[in-house]
Amino acid sequence: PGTTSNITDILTGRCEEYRKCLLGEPCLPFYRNVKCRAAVESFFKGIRNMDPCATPDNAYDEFLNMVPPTTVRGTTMFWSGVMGNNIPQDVAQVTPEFSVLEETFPGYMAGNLSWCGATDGDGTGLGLNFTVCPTWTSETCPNNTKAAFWARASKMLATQAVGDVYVVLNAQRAGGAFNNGSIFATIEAPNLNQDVVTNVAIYLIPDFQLAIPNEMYRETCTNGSVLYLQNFLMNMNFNVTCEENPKEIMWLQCARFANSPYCGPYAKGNPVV
Ligand code: AVW
Repeated sequence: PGTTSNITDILTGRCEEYRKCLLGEPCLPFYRNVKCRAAVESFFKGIRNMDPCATPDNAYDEFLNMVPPTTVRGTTMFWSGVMGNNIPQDVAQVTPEFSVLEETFPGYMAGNLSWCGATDGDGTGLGLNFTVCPTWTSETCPNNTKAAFWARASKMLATQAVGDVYVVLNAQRAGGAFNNGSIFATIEAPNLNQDVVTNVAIYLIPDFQLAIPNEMYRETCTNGSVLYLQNFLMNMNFNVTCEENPKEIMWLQCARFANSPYCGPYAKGNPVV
C-alpha cells in the first residue's frame, strides 16, 4: 500500500490540534505543554533506517510516553473485526460515554496514515520509505512498522483503562466474532487490570452494510467464540456482560445504512434467541 508522503506535517498539525484541545475530546492540562516538533521527531526516531518488517516492540516508547493514550474512567471502548466502516469510531465520536484509541492523543495523530522504515533510503535522507510499505502478515512481515505502533498504543490503552470497559465485536465475522489472533485478544484483553476494571461489556453488532439476509448473527452472546471470550474473561476474574445489537450502535448503523434490511419494523434478521 502507498504511504503518506507528507506525514511529518500531518503529525505536527494533528499534535497542535490535540494539545490545544481543539477537538472536543477530554483534554488533559498535561498535554498542553507537549512540544510537537519533539513529539514528531520521537515518533520517527525508533524506525528510521530500520527494516520495515523488523521493528522493535519498543520503537515508539519515547513518543508514547510523551503523549500517552488516556481515557476517562468508565468510557474505554475496544473493537475488533469491525474496522470496515468505522462504526465504533463514529459512535464514540458522538457519544461522550465511549472513548476509542483513535480519539486519544497518539491514536488521533496516527489515524489513517501509512508509513514505514527503510534501510536503503530513498533519496529523502529521512530513513523512511515514501513510496510503498510492506503489508503486515504474521509470516512475511510480522514486526511491521505500523502494526508495531498500533500494538504498543493498544497495550497502553488497555493498561490504563479503569471502570467499565466495552468491546465491540462483529456478530458475522468469519471464523468467530472473537478472533484469537487479534490485537484485542492478544494485547488488550490480557492487559486489562482486574483490580480497577469493574465490568467488560461485550457489544455484539451485526454488519448492517453487508446485511446478509437471515444471518444477522453467526454467533450470539450464548454460543461460539463470544461464549468462549466470556468464560476467558470470567476466569480472569472480570465481571462480564454481553449485549446483541445495542441501541447506541444500532441507531448509528441505521442512520448510515438507511436501507439495511436490519432496520425498521420489518427488519429481516434472525430473531435473537
Ligand atoms: P481487527 P484488532 N488504525 O479488526 O483486535 C489503523 O482484528 O486486531 O481488530 N489500524 C489499526 C488501528 C487503528 N486505530 N488499531 C488497530 N489497527 C490494526 C486497537 C491492527 O494492527 C483498538 F483499540 C489490526 O491489524 C482495538 O480495540 C487491524 O488494524 C483493537 O486494537 C484490525 O484488526 C483492534 O485491533
